[in-house]
Amino acid sequence: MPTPKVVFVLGPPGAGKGTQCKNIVEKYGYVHLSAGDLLREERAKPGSQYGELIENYIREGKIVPVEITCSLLEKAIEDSGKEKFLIDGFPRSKNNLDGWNNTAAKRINLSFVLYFDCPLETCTERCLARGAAGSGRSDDNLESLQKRVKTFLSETEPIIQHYKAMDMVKTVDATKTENEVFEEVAKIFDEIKV
Ligand code: UP5
Ligand code: MG
Repeated sequence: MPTPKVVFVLGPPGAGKGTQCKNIVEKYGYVHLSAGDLLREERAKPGSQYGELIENYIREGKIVPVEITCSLLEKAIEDSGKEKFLIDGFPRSKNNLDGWNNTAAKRINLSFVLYFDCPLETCTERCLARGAAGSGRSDDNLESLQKRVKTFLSETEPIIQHYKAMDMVKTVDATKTENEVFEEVAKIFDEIKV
């Protein structure tokens, strides 16, 4: 098996990470792994050892211990048998970064980090609208969103800076319409020919 390759997809809550990952999958044949979706699936499993812990962390906008997230991601990568992955919403803290570097990074190559840049007010409005439309997500409410934003600023921003210092970040303006954002995203993927 060739070494799996990943693109980390980061940005504030509601920046459009999941939306654009779907578009990238369609055009470029990646496998989309949303860390948040994997955690929500794990939470929903009857009798899951981590179900309650995950629910508490998500509602509080806190970051689940990396051992749980990393093992879900690694398992999904192995089970797929594929080669190119978008890892959406991870790593979002120093704990996540260290956990990844100490385990998965030895078996998986990081291509680059795709960063969706979007004002936090716009992001919050998008998530609130999604909640009002019936997303069913227990964190699409104002109280959780304030916590998610705080966590993004204190924990995830430094990770983006870390990768910027390594010249690994490709930034997209995520304020435009979904199609316009994807045009910018597509330019990046066309250029790197992956
Ligand atoms: N929308 C999208 N693009 C738009 C555009 N260009 N113009 C207008 N509207 C647009 O989009 C959000 C909403 O905006 C949708 O309604 C969409 O239609 C619209 P989406 O694509 O879902 O944005 P995304 O960035 O994926 O937002 P999401 O809410 O998923 O981001 P989060 O990063 O907050 O959520 P995630 O699922 O990654 O994590 C949730 C929680 O899980 C975290 O807070 C944390 O508690 C936990 N978690 C961990 O602990 N560890 C992890 O590694 C990952 C998650
Ligand atoms: Mg998402």
